[in-house]
Amino acid sequence: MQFKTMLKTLPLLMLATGLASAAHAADVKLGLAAALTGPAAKYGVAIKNGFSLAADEVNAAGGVNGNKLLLVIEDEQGKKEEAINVFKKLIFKDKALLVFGPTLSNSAFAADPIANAAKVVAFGTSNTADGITAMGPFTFRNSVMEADVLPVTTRAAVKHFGIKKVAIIYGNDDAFTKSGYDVFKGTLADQKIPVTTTEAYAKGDVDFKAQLTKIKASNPDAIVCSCLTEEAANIILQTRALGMKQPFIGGNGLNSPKLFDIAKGAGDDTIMGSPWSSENLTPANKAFIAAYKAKFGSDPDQFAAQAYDALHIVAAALKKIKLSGALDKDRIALQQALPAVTIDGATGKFAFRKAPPVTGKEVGYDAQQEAIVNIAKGGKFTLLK
Ligand code: 1QQ
Repeated sequence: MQFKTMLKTLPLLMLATGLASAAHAADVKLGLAAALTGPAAKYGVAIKNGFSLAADEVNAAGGVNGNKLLLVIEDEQGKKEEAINVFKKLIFKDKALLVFGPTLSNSAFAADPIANAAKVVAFGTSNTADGITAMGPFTFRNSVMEADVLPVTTRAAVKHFGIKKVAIIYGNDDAFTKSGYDVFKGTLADQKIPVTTTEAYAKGDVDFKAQLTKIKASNPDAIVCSCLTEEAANIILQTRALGMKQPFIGGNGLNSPKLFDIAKGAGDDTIMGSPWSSENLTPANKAFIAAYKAKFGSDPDQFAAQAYDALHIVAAALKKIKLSGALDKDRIALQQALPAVTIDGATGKFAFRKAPPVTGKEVGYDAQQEAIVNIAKGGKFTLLK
């Protein structure tokens, strides 16, 4: 080639290789449906941060088999209908290889069937209700279900406070709070702790005086709360306003700094079970906490930790497969590689466990992980020793 022609074609050539590498860069697109606005946003924003941090780490270390991970993040607002819309967008329009989320179990029951029908993994990092992974073989979660957390938590609380009888309050129109209530009911019966009264509220309620007055009259030793964090915080505050001093017992939903933003010191003595604690000082958790603080200038919580671990779990699965570029095939390959993944993450040692069988149906995978029991002191949760 003559020098002159070369000069002319060079930019074109550069452009072509540039384009080729941009397309070939074969970023692995992972969808995230999270509640970034609305009452569940305190969970969803932590979740988004946990994912971003882990994706940055994986990409800084060269990505997965040379491919960068690209998070496509959408706000599902903590609403069922939005979770459905966002799942459809991420699966059919963005063509994500897998979808993380949604934040609430309530939304997962609406959105996960779409992923299962499309044969795309829906990976929940904060869905703890019973029955989530019964939706199909493409539903996975690393969040520890309330059924695993609440028996341990209740036993520890009963022992710590010498509890003889409890009252229950729960939200009866949310899949997570309702499922937590069912688990508490069974657990209290198993542990032979009588229930003085059971009170319910609905999503969006802010005044719990009627229910709390009945609870007060029933004179329990503690109050079991199957609640999301904001409701729990207001319930605790209003309990104290009625002159009641009973401690609270709850599950995953209470493990957010938001509880203390609202309830402040009134939240002290609340006993809560969850797979993650800031005081669990394993090397992986220490590294996670330090990296999170450095990136976001605030302390992480359980929901950030579970999201962070989930990304590393998926990265480990991706390392085991060779992506073909055929989306349907690759989505299934990822689903098949996931169950065998184990990691030692921010939430400790993690493995999947096949969900309980459902007749005539294939099921997904739950988290096999221990619950940690915490007690609130001075406006934060510390390990209950
Ligand atoms: C669920 C939960 C909530 C606490 C989500 C953040 O565990 O909805 O399943």
